[in-house]
Amino acid sequence: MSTAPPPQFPAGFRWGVSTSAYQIEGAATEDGRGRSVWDTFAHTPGRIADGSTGDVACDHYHRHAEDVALLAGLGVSAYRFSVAWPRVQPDGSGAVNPAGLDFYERLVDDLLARGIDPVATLFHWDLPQRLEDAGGWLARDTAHRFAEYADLVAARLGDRVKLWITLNEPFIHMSLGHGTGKHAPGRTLLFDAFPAAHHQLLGHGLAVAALRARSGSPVAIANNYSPVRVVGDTGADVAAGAAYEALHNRLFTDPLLGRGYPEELGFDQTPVRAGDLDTIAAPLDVLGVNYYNPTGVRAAADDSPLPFELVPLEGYPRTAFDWPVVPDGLRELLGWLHRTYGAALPPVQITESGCAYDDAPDAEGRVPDPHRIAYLDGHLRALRAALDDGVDVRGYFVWSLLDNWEWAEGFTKRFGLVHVDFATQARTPKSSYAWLREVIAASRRGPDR
Ligand code: GBH
Repeated sequence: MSTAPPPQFPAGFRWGVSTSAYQIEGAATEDGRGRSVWDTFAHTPGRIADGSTGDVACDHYHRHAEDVALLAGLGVSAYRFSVAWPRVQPDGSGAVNPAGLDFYERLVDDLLARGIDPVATLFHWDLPQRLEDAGGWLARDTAHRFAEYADLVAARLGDRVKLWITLNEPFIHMSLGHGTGKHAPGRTLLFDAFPAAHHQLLGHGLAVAALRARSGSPVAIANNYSPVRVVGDTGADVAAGAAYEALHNRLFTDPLLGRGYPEELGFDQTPVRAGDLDTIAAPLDVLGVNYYNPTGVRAAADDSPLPFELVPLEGYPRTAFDWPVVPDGLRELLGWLHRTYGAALPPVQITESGCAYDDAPDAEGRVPDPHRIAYLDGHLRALRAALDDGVDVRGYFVWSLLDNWEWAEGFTKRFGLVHVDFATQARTPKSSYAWLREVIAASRRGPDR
């Protein structure tokens, strides 16, 4: 880690942390909440590494006041949470559950009272199970149901949520949820998962219109990106890199920014109807960027069903998830977005950046996490460099506030600035929390040091 003071960011730069509903809330059967695909998936034996579920998770549903106090103590200007669709609309259509909206209203009002901007993600993968039973994101109707749900949430909170994020990482929901089956709903369609991409994007576009009708606040989507590093130097390696680039980084962003789907992927366009691409290209106020690491790609073996092969990048430190730590990848990625989309690229906010380590309390009860401090320090320097390169980045959100339920990995991966003892629900801020608090405070004071 560099010993120089962390870099300065412009006045008004948005500092935040992110979470998602199923990963922290718990209270899975309380106050009228319906079931989601993740309830079903987590309760299916063999799906989750440690056999756990999100039934209780961080019990945030009951401990939200304590968690908002942790946000206030950190000094963030924004908090990105997600709204659980099955809490608000248990069956995904029709009847509203007022207790669900009440919960998010309390949270939002609590944040505002502390001077923290509420940033609400409407879909972080927890589709109501009833909608899944009717075809889920493979069914076009789900896009319309999503817009209806967006309208319901915005009718209650449109005057107070400061930034809307329609979808979180539709690429991951398509690829892991519908392609490989590692995530809920567990479908294994591989490249036939394309309808789940198109219907998510259509739902996004319809939701943008619904949100604009109810709320004056800006609207975004949060995509995950991974800069592609070609491993090897043959023409086939370079072509494989381009194919992976189109799949991971362009499949969602090209149509969002008015270019239609990348043609080289050869997806069957049957689900795409006249007018859909215009709906999807509704202007965005902000592009949310989730960045974790670059991906190594080379040509696939001749008998592979895929047009590329993913290879681990050598020579980098690794997190407890085994993901390589490559801060410069963030600068590389932002440069790629800037060059590729030019004037069509909206202002960016980094809506997730973070790392998992095996953090545990020491004898004094403190939780030292020097690796996370180094990780954040490196990524903030890379972000500063991207700003100096001319990329318009307006904020940085750390994933995550709390150690939480990490999807297929259950409780085995700790991403929090705050340690959670899942047996007692005790929260202990890690050393990275104190470090980030100082970085934020110094950045707010301005360049006076
Ligand atoms: C996000 O997804 C989610 O939005 C969030 O809910 C989740 O908790 C968080 O990140 C942490 O996982 O193949 O080894 O190069 C992250 C999506 C997909 C990013 C897999 C890193 C590849 C690692 N991730 N990816 S590797």
